[in-house]
Amino acid sequence: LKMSGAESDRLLSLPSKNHEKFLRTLFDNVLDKAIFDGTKRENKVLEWTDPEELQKKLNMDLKDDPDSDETLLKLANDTIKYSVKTGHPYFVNQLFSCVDPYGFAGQLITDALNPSVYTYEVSPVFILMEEVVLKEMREIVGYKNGEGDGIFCPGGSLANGYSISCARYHAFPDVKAKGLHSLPRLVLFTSADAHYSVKKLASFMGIGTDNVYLIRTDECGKMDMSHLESEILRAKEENALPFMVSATAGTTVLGAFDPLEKIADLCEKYNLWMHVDAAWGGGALMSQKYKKLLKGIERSDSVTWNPHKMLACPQQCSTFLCRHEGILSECHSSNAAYLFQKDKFYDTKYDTGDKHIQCGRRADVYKFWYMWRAKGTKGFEKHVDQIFEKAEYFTELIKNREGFELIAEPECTNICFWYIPKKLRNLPRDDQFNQELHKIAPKVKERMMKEGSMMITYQPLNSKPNFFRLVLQDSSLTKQDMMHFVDIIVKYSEE
Ligand code: ABU
Repeated sequence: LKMSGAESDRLLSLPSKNHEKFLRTLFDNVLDKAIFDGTKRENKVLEWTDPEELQKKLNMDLKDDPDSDETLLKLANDTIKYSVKTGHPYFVNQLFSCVDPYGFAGQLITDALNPSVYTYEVSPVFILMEEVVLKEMREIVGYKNGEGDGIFCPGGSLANGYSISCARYHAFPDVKAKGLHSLPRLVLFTSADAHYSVKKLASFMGIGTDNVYLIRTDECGKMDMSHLESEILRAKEENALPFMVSATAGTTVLGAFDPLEKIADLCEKYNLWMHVDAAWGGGALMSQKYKKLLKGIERSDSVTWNPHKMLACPQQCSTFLCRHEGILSECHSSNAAYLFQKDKFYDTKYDTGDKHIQCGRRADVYKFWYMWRAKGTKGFEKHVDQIFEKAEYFTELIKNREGFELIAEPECTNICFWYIPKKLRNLPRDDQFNQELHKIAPKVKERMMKEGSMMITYQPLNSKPNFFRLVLQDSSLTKQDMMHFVDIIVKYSEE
């Protein structure tokens, strides 16, 4: 078997001179194509391709024989070409976007080092850094002296799951050993507009979706307090055991902030764990001006806060913060002797991995810490203030433009609205009107994606027909960009 130097090096994992040439070429391409070209306004957000066609174009089949470096570089370029450029300013589709250069650099560094953050011996820097960053975040939340517990975990859904686990353990420490058989029927409360993960994780943990009592929301998407109290009383009358309320600070669709002070009062009155899913809205805590939206969060037992959302840290960067020191370890530790040996030569309190339900874990802290050092806390504050100001600007823009209607007055930087095309404007607001309006957003979205001009999401909510949700978390967006979004939506809706 004859192989070139580069091909025989392929069999080794240790980087060689041939790898160096390959990697340097690749890095340049990635920088040019994904980071710089991928974020230029004049370039497309995506290159839409039907799935069957994309399968053919990318040829994803795995092979017995190795590909050449040339082919691998082409595969990398094609991957970039056919992927959505989520850092493009016109990607306003999800609760994440942007390519922060320092966040990206941080991500590169951790990927190069390939750590797993469970023990000090394997991840000394990241283990210590996690505690520094989590303490600072707890201080910002308002927990006394930043005391308590916390973790970086893969996504807000799992962070919400950790809240259920800790709340249940707090009420019934025996659950760890004895399991669900030792418990009464537990009930938790969250709003009808809360993230679906609360129900999903309640099911995963054996609580059951029927035992997640959904609380009505008002027209802005905030939890209805009188309904919450009556549902707590209903659960008690049923001889079930209410144990937690999962409030939301920045709902996924409307961006509503639940009334946290009032929820804290009810949680104290009925002895319930108070969790705040601030995965999205938590970023507002960085701003002296907007942190009032989360007033009362300092009284919570736990918080989900995803820096990859409003703070524009690269995916994925999610945290679970808790006021109860040591509870994560008490609740989840399993003391695997092969990893968490107690007779190590250093202080094993730094082997924090056992408080997670994961074993292997990425160092998501680093990109956030690196960004934080690059911007300072003041930089994050400026970023948050700017995106809120831009959301206010966009809201005013559509209020003054014919055909646009807000779904609710936005509290956060996600703005939900309809565009009513001219042909529908004079029709009575009946079922027929709703059916016609329901078709507009998907039609506009299809055209946007096929032309690669922009990405904005849409959804129905309760009985409301499909509406657009514009999400702003890119502080480099300009007023011209806002006008451009409005113009595209009008153009595609009318044509
Ligand atoms: N974890 C919720 C994110 C979904 C969204 O971007 O809308």
